[in-house]
Amino acid sequence: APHLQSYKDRAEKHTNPAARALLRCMDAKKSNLAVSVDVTRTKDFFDIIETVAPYVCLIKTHVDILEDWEPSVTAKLQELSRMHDFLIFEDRKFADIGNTVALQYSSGIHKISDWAHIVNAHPVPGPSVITGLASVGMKSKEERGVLLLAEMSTKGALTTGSYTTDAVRMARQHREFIIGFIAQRRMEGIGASATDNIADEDFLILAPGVGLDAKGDAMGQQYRTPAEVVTECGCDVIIVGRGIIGTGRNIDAEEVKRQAQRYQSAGWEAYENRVTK
Ligand code: 5FU
Repeated sequence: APHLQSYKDRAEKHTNPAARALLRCMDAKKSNLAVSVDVTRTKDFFDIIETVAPYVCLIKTHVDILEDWEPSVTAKLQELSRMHDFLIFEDRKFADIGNTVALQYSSGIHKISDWAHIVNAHPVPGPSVITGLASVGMKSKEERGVLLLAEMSTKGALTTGSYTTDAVRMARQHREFIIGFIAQRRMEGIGASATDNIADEDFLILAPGVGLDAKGDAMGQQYRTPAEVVTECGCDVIIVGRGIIGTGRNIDAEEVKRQAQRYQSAGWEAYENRVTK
């Protein structure tokens, strides 16, 4: 099973270039930490990224919340990604018909497919959401991959039972482009039939809702620790926002750095406790 193998071994075997690049980066930097940079001002956005860059494998963005966004922002983000060796994940959560998501992915002011290695999509429209995104991403010369939202971290989320199982089945039909899931636990083999070749299935699991101090927030978010998420539930990447960046206002760079180091160590230790030595 992939979760018992090292990120390094999985990097060598993976067939999607974005997944390979992420696994390679995780191994090289000894980091399974993704920082979610949910701030509204570009200056804070880059201050945080430059502070946490050495400790992360991935920067997760919501570019649509930046009030002073301009095209140079994503150009600079790409430059930092190359300089500090991290990938970029735009948490756009596409959820429309194929034709519309293809346009949302490639066009508009943000032109997400130009700069985001990874994006995600809700499986709710059915396989057409994948076809739409693949019509853009699979044509790109760059490394591109998509995560399906198989589960959410919030209280009362509807992403349970057969919805989750069907999300995994959808992903299995598009393994060249769907590199894994936003989820709270491992998903390999779920809903597989005897004819599915699941032996070489390697879905990356990126888990939001991670915090070492708080249990949740006032709006339904629920937090678990890196040990619960990575060691017990077999997820690959921990996604941390406010646990590292605080409220996103009055950024204290020293504190952000301290927290990033703390989560990097906790995430890596949780991974080492999981893989076969
Ligand atoms: F799909 C999901 C989910 O199920 N839970 C999430 O929290 C995405 N997220 C995102 O992760 C959310 O949009 C935030 O950007 C981030 C979590 O931020 P936090 O500050 O660590 O709670």
